[in-house]
Amino acid sequence: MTSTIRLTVSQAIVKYLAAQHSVADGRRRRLIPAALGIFGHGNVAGLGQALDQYSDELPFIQGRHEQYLAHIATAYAKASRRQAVLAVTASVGPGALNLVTAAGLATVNRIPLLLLPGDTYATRHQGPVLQQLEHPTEADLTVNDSFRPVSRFFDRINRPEQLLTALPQAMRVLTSPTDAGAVVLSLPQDVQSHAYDFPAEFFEPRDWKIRRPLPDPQEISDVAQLIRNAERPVLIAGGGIHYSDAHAALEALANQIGLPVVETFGGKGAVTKNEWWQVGGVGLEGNFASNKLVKQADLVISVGTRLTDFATGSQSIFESPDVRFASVNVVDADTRKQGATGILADARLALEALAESLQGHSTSESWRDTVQTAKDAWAPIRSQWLDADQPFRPEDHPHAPETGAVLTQPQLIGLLQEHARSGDTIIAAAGGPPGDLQKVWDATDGRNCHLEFGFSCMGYEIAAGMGVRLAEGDTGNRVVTFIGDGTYLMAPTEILTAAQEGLDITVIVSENHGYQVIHRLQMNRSGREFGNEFRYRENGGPITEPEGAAPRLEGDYLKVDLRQIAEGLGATALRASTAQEVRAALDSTRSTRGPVVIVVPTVPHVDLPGGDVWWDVAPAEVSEHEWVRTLRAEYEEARGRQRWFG
Ligand SMILES: Cc1ncc(C[n+]2csc(CCOP(=O)(O)OP(=O)(O)O)c2C)c(N)n1
Ligand SMILES: [Mg+2]
Repeated sequence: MTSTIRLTVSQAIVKYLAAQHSVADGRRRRLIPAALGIFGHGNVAGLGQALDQYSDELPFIQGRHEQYLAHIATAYAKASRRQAVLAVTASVGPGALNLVTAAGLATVNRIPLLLLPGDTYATRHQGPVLQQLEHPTEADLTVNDSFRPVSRFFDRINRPEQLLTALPQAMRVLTSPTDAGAVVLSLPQDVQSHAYDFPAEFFEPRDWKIRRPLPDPQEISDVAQLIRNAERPVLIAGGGIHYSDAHAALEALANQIGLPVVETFGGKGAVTKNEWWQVGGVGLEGNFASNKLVKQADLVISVGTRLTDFATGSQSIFESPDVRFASVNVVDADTRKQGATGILADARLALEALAESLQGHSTSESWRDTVQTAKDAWAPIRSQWLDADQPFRPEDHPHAPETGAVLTQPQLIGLLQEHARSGDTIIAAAGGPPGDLQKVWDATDGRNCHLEFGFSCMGYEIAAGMGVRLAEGDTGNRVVTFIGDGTYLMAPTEILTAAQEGLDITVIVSENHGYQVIHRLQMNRSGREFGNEFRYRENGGPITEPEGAAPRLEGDYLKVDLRQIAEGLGATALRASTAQEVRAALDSTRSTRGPVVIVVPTVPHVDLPGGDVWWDVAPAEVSEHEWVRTLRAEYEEARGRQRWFG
């Protein structure tokens, strides 16, 4: 007779999660070493009780906002190369829905995330209950159905025995290189406390091997042939290089045949050495050397990337009339993008097989010269922009307002680059920072760059710093989150959680008085600024006057003390305005425990040179303003350069 253990659904979930392991390249580790969450009536008596009971096996981190807790978990999984994940629990209704954005972020970026939101009662006699939707025609619909489009696996546990199949399926998706994303086990409040006689064997330790799908030899030889025939091949490296730990294989291939490598946001840092063929960020926010090469390429080999519009310039960057595409991906749909000749396989194994098959082949001297020339043209421009010791010259930037700031954001990045040591990580996701890092950050020699640009979600970054720190442990390396003032104001609250957990992170806030990256886009697409700078209403507001024009947001800059916010949340909080002050503040972080926030005023509207790539963001088709009509005409002309590859 099979022995059984009588447990509640919640106890069974926690006990099961604590027994799961991942195995990748022979390394075995806990798949889900901790849980995070906030309790409410929808989970406190169920999952809350179980987490308390088993807190030694599955430690619990309390936080301030469910979304950011889930971002901590996502960054943890990304930094763990998708080999370990964290679980996040939330109450019903608003607590659960606070997780939806984070589910979207994880799923879009293909990062495993386990969500355990509470759900409306499965039994009905008590209803309608607090925070229940009560849909008028679909009685089984709850707010948690909104997870479906943003998760890779969704199940609602209406009966305890469903766990016997649901949990293994959830683990399968969490450890799948192809299906990874948010996994949602929606847990009706009452069912969380229901008991069942579970087979004891269900809770035995279990290993989940993270697969490396083997390349098909025919597909390798087809792509190798394309490479042999190409005169101007370029490789676009995506996040798959990191997840597959394919850095060495990529470098060996690039070195062997003399293949320029450019990187997407996800692939930033794919090349770990500063070689002549390492050209850096590609696309809209890439550097112009990378883009110049991609524009000329007659073969584009994309590896481990989804090729979003930022990389492809909305399908305008591949200019060569005879351009062809090859791809390596674990996701079939991605191998077929751009009509590519695809290899459906693990990146490392495919790159090794390509190198083997291309023995003796090398790119031409003239293509190598072109690569070197492009790189050499960009390098001094980059250095000049990053040089924080050159005083800012307002006369060179007539559009820059006088705010008292003395450093530009590129100079601030220069200081961060100077500070970065091997093993440190810099993080960005939204606003100007990710694009700027994509363009100029040197991620070689272990100066890791963690960019979330699949969802580019404001509010990911501080949480991500915590997730990376949790993944790395107490290494002594710095984890630096680099954000704008808008992003900081949207989601500073987890700083308190970082203090609570004693997590050593640095948060750099570039204070430029607005959503300036969107302001820049707005100027480019509508010729006017509206609603993007942080300003009071002219005449002080309010807008409720019934007569006349509403006062616009065109008064003075908002008075807000960003440093004090951090101090109030328990961080070591500094304000640094000059290069010298920023250097000193950054140096001090190396010996400071817990979160450190450094607010740096930066001159608004001083942007790094563009990557010379177009982006499809359409100006108004009709407008009473001549300048909008001109922008629209330019847009339509540019759209003519958009190509279709099938
Ligand atoms: C959650 C979320 N809301 C809105 C956006 C759109 N958005 C992208 S960048 C940006 C401005 C960010 O401002 P800030 O952090 O100050 O950076 P800056 O643009 O000034 O560099 C906005 C609103 C987003 N990416 N994420
Ligand atoms: Mg800003």
